[in-house]
Amino acid sequence: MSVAAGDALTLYGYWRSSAAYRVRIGLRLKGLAHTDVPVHLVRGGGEQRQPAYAARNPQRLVPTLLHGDIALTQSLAILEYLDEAWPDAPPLLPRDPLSRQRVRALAQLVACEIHPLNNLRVLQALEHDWHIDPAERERWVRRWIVEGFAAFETLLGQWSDGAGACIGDRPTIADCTLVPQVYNARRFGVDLAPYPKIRAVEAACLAMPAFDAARPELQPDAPGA
Ligand SMILES: N[C@@H](CCC(=O)N[C@@H](CS)C(=O)NCC(=O)O)C(=O)O
Repeated sequence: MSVAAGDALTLYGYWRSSAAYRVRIGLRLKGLAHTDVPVHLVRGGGEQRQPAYAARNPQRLVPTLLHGDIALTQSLAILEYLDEAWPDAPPLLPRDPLSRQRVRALAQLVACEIHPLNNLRVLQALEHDWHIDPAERERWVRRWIVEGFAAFETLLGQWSDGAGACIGDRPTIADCTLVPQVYNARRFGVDLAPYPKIRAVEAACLAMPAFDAARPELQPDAPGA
């Protein structure tokens, strides 16, 4: 298998998947054309669990980005790949080591500490194996978002210069990760009033065409799209 920068990009995702949403934003920030292939996470027990998809992504999670015939998994690793494979397109990471560390720390705060606890398979296990009712499952989701957002807000207070993005004035992998998590927080009824810095970053990002076009409700597989 080999790949060249000019090979086609195909994103396997789901309109409401926050991990796929991260990559949709990153592709647009880099100005990279791609084709979307919806993977329905619920219908028929979940298309992500079918053998054809699992052959590309053994974790049975979206997103998977095909670059030519190479399957790329894990949204943050995909975003860094895009940055490294297309160094001349707008960067998703700042240049200096300290800013890069902070961008990665914020992205991982969401992707490693909040999101995995609230993923579909976790909520399905709470429902089917532990018999937790819907209201309690939603309380579980909010609990981890609130704890993570409190830390994120504090870190923005220490690290952000308020120039629009999480770190600096250009969106990075941290913003690609935060904005989808805020969407998810709203979906589960989290009160965002205690996080003015997070809301300001979200508003600045959503005003940019790359973020706007990546919104879940605008994706071809969104209900009513
Ligand atoms: N760490 C992974 C997380 C991927 C992930 O959990 N994707 C979710 C949607 S946001 C999924 O495919 N869930 C399907 C399931 O739980 O069965 C990444 O960043 O790509």
